Amino acid sequence: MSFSATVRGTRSDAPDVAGLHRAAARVLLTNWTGSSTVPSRTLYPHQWSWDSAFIALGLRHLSPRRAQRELETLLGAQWDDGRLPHIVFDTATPADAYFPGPRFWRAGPYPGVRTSGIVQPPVHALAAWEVFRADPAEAGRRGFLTRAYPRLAAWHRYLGTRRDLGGRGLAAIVHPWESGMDNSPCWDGPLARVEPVPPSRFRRRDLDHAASADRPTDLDYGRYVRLASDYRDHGYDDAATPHAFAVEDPAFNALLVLSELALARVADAVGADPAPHRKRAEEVTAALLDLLWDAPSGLFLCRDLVGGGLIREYGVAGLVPLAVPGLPVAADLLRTAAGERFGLGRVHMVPSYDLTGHAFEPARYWRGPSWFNISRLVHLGLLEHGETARADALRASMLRAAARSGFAEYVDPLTGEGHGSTGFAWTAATVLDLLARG
Ligand code: 2M8
Repeated sequence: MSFSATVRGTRSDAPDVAGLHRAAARVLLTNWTGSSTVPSRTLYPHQWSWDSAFIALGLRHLSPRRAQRELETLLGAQWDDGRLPHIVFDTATPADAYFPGPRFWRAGPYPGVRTSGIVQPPVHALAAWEVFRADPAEAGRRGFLTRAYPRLAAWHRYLGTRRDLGGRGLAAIVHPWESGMDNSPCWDGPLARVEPVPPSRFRRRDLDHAASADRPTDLDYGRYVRLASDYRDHGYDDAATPHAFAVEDPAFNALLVLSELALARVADAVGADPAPHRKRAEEVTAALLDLLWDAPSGLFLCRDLVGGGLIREYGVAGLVPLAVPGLPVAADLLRTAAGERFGLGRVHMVPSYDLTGHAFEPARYWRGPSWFNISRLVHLGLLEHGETARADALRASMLRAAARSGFAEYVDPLTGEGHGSTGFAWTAATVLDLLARG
């Protein structure tokens, strides 16, 4: 399959930088609630966990104080067991504005703070360190790092203990939403054994704001609802829940490595011992290589802990470990990124799934489209491994796509056309971060 004929606008339409900066700042101001930022005013009207980390990385260039506040609001919703919930519900927003809302999850660390009960990838320590570095004096005055450190350490402990469901040093996810790449074809196999809740038993709100051709099907939603309600009905107890879905995901664990490395720096800065965090980063990296690396495909794959074995679907989660410093298989991953599956440099940004794969759909949620946060992680990986020219080209492609799409949630990798919501917060935040780095 050749993309040269199908890709449009990859080289032209260089955006006006000052205008783009102003527009990105406007998105973040519009989506700010007073204590955190909603991903989208329409589709996602609450605080999302990994969104907040990516948002803080951009917000620090506008207001380091607000970026600190963003992370503090999320850390303030931490549970006793250390987990950071994937959604913190905004009490000023009607309970039924998003499904599943607070009445479904029936969860929260204490009265007055309502949350979901699942988690998302651990980007938070990485964000906290970078936010601190944006204005160490202001962070020092507010005791930002001193207060954040024990909470971030407890979060990582939760992942390293209760979530080590495979018992070999990797954190497992127990719901596709925990990967952040909800509808990835990687989940089709594991999800097939989940008995869906019939669509008549719940009311989706996402279809009020997005095209159904872009979103997961009702059948997938029924399975998401089943997994979440089973977990809820077992008190969100990881050991007691009979998980029908349990997967080790390379992006989730690579982000844990990056965050442990950042947490070592945070520990140093607050006078705590950095050594356990460095050691943990090394252990998770070794487990990633040992358990999830697939030499024949040159990619990290997901491991199915219930069905057993690697999942032979080639998703972008497998490229994210490129951002891990000193990764011994970086050269193979770079080859895969530039090869026919991900087409780096020949398509718009980085596709979320194998361009040649049987399940590839260029516009449907996480089944092919390119996302700004993931492309940014691959961009960091390219910089990490000295691939400056490719990194610059990817950066330019991201800026163009953001400008042309009105800061879309995601874009079609073949045409660059925006999909999902516009005015999407992490898209705007990523643009600010890219502009700040030149
Ligand atoms: C999407 O996920 C939510 C569920 O968490 C949804 O589809 O309703 C994903 O893209 C996820 O990665 C993201 O954090 C969330 C909010 O932007 O939306």
